[in-house]
Amino acid sequence: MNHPDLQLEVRDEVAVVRLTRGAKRNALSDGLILALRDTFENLPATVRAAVLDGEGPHFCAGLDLSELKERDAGQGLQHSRMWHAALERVQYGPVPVIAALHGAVVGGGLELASACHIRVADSTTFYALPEGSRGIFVGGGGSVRIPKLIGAARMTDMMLTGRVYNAEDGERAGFAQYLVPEGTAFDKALELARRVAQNAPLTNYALMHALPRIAEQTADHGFFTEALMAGIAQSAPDAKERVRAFLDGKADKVRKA
Ligand code: 1HE
Repeated sequence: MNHPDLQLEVRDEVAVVRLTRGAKRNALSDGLILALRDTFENLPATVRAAVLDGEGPHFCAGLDLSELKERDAGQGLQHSRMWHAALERVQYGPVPVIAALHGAVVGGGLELASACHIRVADSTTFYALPEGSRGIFVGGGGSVRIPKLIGAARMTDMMLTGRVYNAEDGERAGFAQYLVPEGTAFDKALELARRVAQNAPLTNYALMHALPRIAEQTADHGFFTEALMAGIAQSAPDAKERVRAFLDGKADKVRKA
């Protein structure tokens, strides 16, 4: 991957992936979407967690509207599928991804954020789906992922009325798991990524790959998949060492929040 609008920096076990197209509010051109796909597909094997950040005052303004051209139905379908493939690499890539949100998280920017595993938003963050007023529809997986965060009713309202959620209301609605003071989203995301990187790799794998699939299954199938995943995770030497460390008084206790 080598794209002028995307930067990859490896800080020990954490990959920091940054959209660097601040002058255009990190609008996602086709080239940038493909670079995101390639970056998450080819993260160094030493990386255990990633942070996704955007340069400048806004996380991401969504689809690069200057590239929105006349497409026939087939071309439109392929364009959407290209986004799906790229954001699938974010969600189902090798490591958990923590998005550091600030300013505009709109349209395709919200679709990108919703493909991440944890969202940390600072107080300047706002969420919108302007597709509704631009005469288009979501195409980057938003109709699948966003209702899982906030429910289909809220998403319908956002697209029908152009409603914008501010950072506080957005956190309450379920867009972000963390709300932090202005300018601190990246630091908090990095802190969380370092913590996530300490987990047993199979636990992280189970959370990224098994949990969302179990959530889609019937209860009966879900219980069975859970049992398979639990058996595999428990059998890893890493799990045995961690349990032994706790029993020997060498691991942290859970502390009251
Ligand atoms: C852009 C884009 C863009 C900014 N594509 N160039 N997304 C939207 O409908 C959101 C459109 N953007 C905005 O509403 C605003 O730009 C923001 C609220 C994000 C930021 O406002 P502001 O005042 O800080 O910046 P600005 O002056 O509007 O923009 C700065 C520059 O970025 C300007 O270019 P310049 O050459 O005049 O300096 C803007 O044209 C450019 N810019 N956003 C292209 N989105 C898979 S389907 C997904 C479908 C969608 O995502 S639709 C929603 C698209």
